Amino acid sequence: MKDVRDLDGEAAEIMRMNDRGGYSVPTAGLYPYQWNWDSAFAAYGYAFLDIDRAWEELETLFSGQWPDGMVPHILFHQVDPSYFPGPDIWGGVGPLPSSGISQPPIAATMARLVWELDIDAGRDRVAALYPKMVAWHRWFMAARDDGHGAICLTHPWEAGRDNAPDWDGPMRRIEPHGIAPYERRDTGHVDQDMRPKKADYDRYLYLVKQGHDCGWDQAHLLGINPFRMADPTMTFTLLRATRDLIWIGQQLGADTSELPAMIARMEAGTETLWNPGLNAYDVRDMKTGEWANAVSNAAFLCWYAGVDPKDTLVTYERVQAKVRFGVASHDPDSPAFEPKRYWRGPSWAMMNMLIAMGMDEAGLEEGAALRRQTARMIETGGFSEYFDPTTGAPAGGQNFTWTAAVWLGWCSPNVRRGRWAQSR
Ligand code: 9WN
Repeated sequence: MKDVRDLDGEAAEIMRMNDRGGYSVPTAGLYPYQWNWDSAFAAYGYAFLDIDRAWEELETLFSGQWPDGMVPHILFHQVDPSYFPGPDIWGGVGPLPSSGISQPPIAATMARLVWELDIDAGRDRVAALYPKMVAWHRWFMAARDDGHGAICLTHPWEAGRDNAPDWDGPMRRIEPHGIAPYERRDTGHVDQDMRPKKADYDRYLYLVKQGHDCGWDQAHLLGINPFRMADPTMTFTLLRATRDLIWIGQQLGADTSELPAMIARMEAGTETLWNPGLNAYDVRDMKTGEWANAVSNAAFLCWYAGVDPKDTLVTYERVQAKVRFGVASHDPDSPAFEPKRYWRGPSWAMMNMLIAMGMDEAGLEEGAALRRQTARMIETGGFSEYFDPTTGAPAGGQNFTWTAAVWLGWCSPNVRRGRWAQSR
């Protein structure tokens, strides 16, 4: 095991190594562009090294915002052949070359945490970002409301949980016709057993092509997109971020009047995501009404969202008892559980941080326990993209920005602790 001070230094070094000037990449090689929710975590990590750099990260992210308010999941600041699919396949229609979908909206939550670290340094920066964040949330409510107030995704990449078993049913039903031959680059960087399969990629590309071919016309896509999943990740992150946006707006004396209605709408939507048979919040297929029947780590974001957890704690204790380094991204009791394959079992440090934030706020001692477990996981497996929950072994890309950020801002025993605890 490494000395704690080494880990602080290593984490800071990774944040510097992955800095491309105004934005960070998740890791060199595998992901050479700016990703949306990675950047929000990165901003939080940079805040412990250089507060100005933290704000810059968020400002660069919002420089790619589309006229309709959408903030893309990837910004292609410069072309890099080591990643596929690139800007030409996506055909984003914003001010910068970009993808055409979004990602879990955690930016307002991270902006609040960054601001709370230095109120004076952040006031003008957050004031400039505020209307942009409101516009993004407004876009989600207009383009991703499932009709009941839950937030849906239109592509597995949108939830950031790419190959989760939650999507298996609808993905199987897609017939991926008309996609041009392609060469994956991810399996050149990472063991293919840790990545999605070819059948997944064919369908990812089919869905991208649908968007590309209509210029990402949301009304048109609503009619033709076979993949619309009402999802705890999207609903809980947007709900939480909207609460943080109200807090930010109130401190600034800004107009927050449209935000409470968004919260009320999503709180109602949350009720429609509770699957009593599973004893957890679950994904619901908007087209068929079917449950995914999959316990994912996103289900445990209910405390983070500030909604009624119902029996979630019972389910949490069950899945945590099965692994040494949770929170597994998929139920270890499920036949679909694969401890090394991406979102089908591995644990993700940044998901743990969000889950524990909510638990801390709800007064659950499980939050502190999860922080200790995540720290041990990073001590065991280093700053990898994700971890085998049964052994803590590293998996996926290495020298990962969000894992370093989570160490600096949450796991390290030397961190200036307790912003979310102090503020409530
Ligand atoms: C596609 C960058 C991103 C994360 C996602 C994670 C993975 C991309 C990929 O990497 O997705 O967006 O090519 O596999 O699933 O959550 O934001 O770290």
